[in-house]
Amino acid sequence: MTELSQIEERARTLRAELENHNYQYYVMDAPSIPDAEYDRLMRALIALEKEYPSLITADSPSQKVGGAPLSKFEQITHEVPMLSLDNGFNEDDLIAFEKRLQERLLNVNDLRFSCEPKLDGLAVSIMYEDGVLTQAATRGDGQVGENITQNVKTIANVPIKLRGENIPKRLEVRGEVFMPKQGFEQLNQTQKERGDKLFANPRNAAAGSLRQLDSRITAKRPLLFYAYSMGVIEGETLNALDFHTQRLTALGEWGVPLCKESAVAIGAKQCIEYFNSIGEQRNALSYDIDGVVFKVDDISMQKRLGFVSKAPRWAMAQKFPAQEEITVLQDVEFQVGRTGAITPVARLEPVFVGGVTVSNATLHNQDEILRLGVKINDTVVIRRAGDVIPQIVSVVMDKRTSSAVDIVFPTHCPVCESHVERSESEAVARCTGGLVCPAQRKEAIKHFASRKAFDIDGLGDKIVEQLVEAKLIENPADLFRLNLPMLTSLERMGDKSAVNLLNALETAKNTTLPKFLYSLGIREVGESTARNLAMHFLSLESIMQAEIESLLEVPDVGDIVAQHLFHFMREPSNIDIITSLQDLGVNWPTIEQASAEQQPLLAKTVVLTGTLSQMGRSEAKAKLQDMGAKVSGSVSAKTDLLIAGEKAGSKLSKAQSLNIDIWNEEQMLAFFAEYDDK
Ligand code: D41
Repeated sequence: MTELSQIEERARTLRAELENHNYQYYVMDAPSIPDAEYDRLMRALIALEKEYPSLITADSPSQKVGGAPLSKFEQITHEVPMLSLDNGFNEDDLIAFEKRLQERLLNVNDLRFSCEPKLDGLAVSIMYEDGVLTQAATRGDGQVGENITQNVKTIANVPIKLRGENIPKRLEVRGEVFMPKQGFEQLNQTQKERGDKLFANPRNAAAGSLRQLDSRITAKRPLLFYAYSMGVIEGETLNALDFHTQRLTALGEWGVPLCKESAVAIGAKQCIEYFNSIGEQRNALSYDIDGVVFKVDDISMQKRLGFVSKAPRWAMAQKFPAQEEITVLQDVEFQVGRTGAITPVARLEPVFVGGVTVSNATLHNQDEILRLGVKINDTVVIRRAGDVIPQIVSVVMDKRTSSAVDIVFPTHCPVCESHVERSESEAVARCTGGLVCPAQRKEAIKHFASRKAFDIDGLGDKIVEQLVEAKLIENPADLFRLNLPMLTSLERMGDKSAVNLLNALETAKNTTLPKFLYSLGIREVGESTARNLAMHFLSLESIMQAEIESLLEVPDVGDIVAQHLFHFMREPSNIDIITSLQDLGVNWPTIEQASAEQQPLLAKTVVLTGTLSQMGRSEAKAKLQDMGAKVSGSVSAKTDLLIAGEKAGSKLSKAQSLNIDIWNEEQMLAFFAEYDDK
């Protein structure tokens, strides 16, 4: 072999390896080598091509890193126009769509649809000739687009060369270029660190990245591509591909990436089910979608249906309600939470977004206000995704007017005027007023009364606010000092509700140690930490006296929790409240008592035999286990109790001979009933 042919051979091997890794990674979702190794192979290939430019081929994976910048994009006329999609917004639109199809197709039943998430990106066309990527274009106006070949070649999952059998001589792959959510976040992070402009959303970031004259910039952007159809097809291979979904599958086999969430549905009803199911997954998906596309799967039917103006009759996009809208930030208010945390809340001009009218959004903290650079009277993009609290995404700077006013973070609590403090380690600013601050007081009492704490029926947020404002209560202990005249003095509080509330307060006095601890609202002490503390120390007194070191022995208690607890328990006003609560009758069983009541069969071995007539055997077994019993299959000297149903046989006689306690089914049920009452 000559030296050059050896080098050629080496370049071929490198290309084949790189192609294969790309395919494994992006199409099969199964990375075959570490990223660093991939980069090493790529660098080796680039070095080789640089030294021997005659070796460079149109299908070399080295083109994934981009090339010399262009002065402008050339125009490209699509050989087959790229159509657009009709939109629908609700179930009725979808049912009407199916009806129109049935009328035109003369009442075919069980219409088969390809259902595809509608990616929120940019439609592009990618031409492959003899399996090699030769040209890529934007959709443009559907007739004429821009030549973005260099840029598309850099998209990580776009194959520069197709693989597999029966590849058409010319094949135009159409699909959507998009930026996954995570890549978008990272890109914006980098942009921010460099002081560059932030992108408003993944779609804008994808558009901006694809429209770079310098493809080396595009190469650095986390773009991906999923195919959604074919345009030009020349060659024999498509005879067997009678369905759109078969064509997609063929594309997949040739190494073209596809959206994995696509599916087939029969009839509008299943389409609606698909739409709802994708809607539920929407937030969890790694990419943004703005709806679902339904397409008649049978290509011969597609041909019969044709298109009107620029959209096919055989496809429809059903849109989700928009998750982002533009509105005006009218004002910012500062709310004080239970632990004094001060949260800026945006008051917005009401706007319909994500299916509801939104007039407030959280601004989180001071850092967030700085990050957004937002001012009062600014036009802002707000986003409401799923059930999350609406967020301000960005400011529309073009719309800023001279009326824009800086947001001033308060130095004093807006409720009690105590100093606001911000520690170095936290983004949160806090009111230092503690329980002197009426806002913190209200929140502390609301928390105390809440379901997972004292669970006081009839003591809603509104009543707590009224009680605090009327100065009838200052702290949780005061709740148990309330009487009938005090309660009925409140607006809209009748005798009956007042009596009910007093009864509920009386009932609530019987609690458990974990709930009591949780209800105190100690910072970072949630339900599960409270339970761990109770199980570890067994009594309130031990927790109150515990030093940091012993607190740290409790599962899940770290430095911060231990510090908060320690300081809480040494604050005289807190000790006062705890003592008052106990003096006023708040009580809980000791932990040993509690486990005896909850697990009356703890560590007992129980055997079930014979036929039970009123309860299934597995149900009985589960109940016994709930009560702490070990349920065994055979009687021995270690058995504590035999439960004998009808027709009990040898186990019963053995238990009798061993002098073991024996219950019949009625006795068991009576015992269960007593336990259920607890
Ligand atoms: O995911 C998409 N955004 C998507 C767009 C998709 N899954 N399928 C699509 N199918 C078509 C037809 C039916 C015309 C082949 C599309 C689009 N069109 C489309 N994207 C932008 C304009 C039209």
